[in-house]
Amino acid sequence: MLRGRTRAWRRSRPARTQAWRRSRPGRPGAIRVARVHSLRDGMPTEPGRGGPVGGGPLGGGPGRPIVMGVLNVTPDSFSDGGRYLRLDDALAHARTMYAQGAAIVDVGGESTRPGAERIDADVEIARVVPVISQLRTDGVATSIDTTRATVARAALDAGASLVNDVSGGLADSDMASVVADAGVPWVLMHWRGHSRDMVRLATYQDVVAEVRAELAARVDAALRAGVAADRIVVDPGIGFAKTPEHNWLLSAHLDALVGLGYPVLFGASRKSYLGSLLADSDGTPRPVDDRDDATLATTVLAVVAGVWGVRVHDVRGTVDAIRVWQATAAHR
Ligand code: PMM
Repeated sequence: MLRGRTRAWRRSRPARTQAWRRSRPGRPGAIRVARVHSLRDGMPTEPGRGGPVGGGPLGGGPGRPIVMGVLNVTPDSFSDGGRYLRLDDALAHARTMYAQGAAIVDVGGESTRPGAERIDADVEIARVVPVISQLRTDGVATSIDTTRATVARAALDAGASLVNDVSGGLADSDMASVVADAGVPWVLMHWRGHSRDMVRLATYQDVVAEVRAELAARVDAALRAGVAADRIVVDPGIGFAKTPEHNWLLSAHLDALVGLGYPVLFGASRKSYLGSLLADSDGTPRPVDDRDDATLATTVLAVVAGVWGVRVHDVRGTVDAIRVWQATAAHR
């Protein structure tokens, strides 16, 4: 699998461009390489930075998965909640992740942890816009992690270059037109309902097939709304309306999602299924802050499976692990 992928990437650019031209817009197929490449081309390049999404040694594309650093400007996110509510703290952490090689910093103003209550859009905007605005001035690429079109619009106006929508466009019917008008990449995550409902929505006969089909439906809806095929990224939504067993099955079968033909973003960082796996003998889950080594293992497995990017808290370790994988792949 990996060998084939590496060979594909080494094919000449004209051959890839031809493959892309042969594709029909909106029809998932075997031209993932070209789609990833064109997504990458559309993202901002910062002067003096190697990566086309603005950061570090990892620029995105096959063999070069991007690292998206998590920055939650919230009091209650499960991992970093409350740490970055002050603007200075948020900026310092974003700059650190960028310096460590994050291609993009994902700024979120509303917690999506299971059971979380919703906040007003005004509050969400007031949390994220100053951070995004200053990071734009600093030359740090950002994405906005939101399910609301008004928040996405405000964040894009402030300088965000990607919309990361954990609802895959389901939560707000205006989101598709905001994204289509802006022409930015849109992460469509698999989602079945807001945080307060997600535990009861975790029922599947075949989680891999159902997540794949539900994501394909979200992609079709995005295309119908005028979003360009080469702006779309899909994400299995690890931990969202999923039991630990569902998360493991999705992690084990990421190739099924890669096979949809769109770049895949994978976000397992510090999530509770890792805490459960690594629980003490008395059943106490491994604490959130002590799950980065396990997260790294998920990252390596995901990049081997062919994902476009990983969304993580520990950027430094992730970049190191990807470099090891790249060096190994280069010697095959
Ligand atoms: N997970 C969280 C928030 N946003 N976005 C995407 N695309 N994928 C995810 O898995 C995802 C997300 C929840 O985790 P956090 O508290 O670390 O932000």
